[in-house]
Amino acid sequence: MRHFQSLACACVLALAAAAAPIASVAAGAPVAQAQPTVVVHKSPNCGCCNGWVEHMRGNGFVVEVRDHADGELSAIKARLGVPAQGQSCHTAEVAGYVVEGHVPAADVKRLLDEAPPVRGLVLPGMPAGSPGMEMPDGRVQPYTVWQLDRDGRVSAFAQHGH
Ligand SMILES: [Cu+2]
Repeated sequence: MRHFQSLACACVLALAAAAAPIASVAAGAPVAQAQPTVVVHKSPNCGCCNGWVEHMRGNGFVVEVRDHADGELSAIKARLGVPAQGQSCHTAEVAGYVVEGHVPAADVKRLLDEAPPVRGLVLPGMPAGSPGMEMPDGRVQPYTVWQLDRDGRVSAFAQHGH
């Protein structure tokens, strides 16, 4: 049995407060601020994947990292329905959604808040300046995070660096 530390940090609480407040249900008000665990599938040699893991942890997510051989990674992407042209270096699972690539934590939080009936989010490739792909000069190559519908269609979810 593994246990994960879940330390609520001030930044998470602040962000949660800034987002549309979820009606405090009944008495007891349990762990409303807690983010679900993000399971990240990656190659053991992937440096930028670790950068994204740190980005997610820095934004209050509990992250569980699972290293796989390349062939296994492809199988995981296929199982989760990530289209070939949408693939990136790592694949994450959170609250039943797939999150492919260097998707900003803010987009993942919005996904979890809005909880649309979709498969998840994909950020194809590895755009310069996306989380985990920071450039020394701070440059951000404009990129779009796509929402992946259950039927495999994509539509723009968020734009960055524009
Ligand atoms: Cu990467």
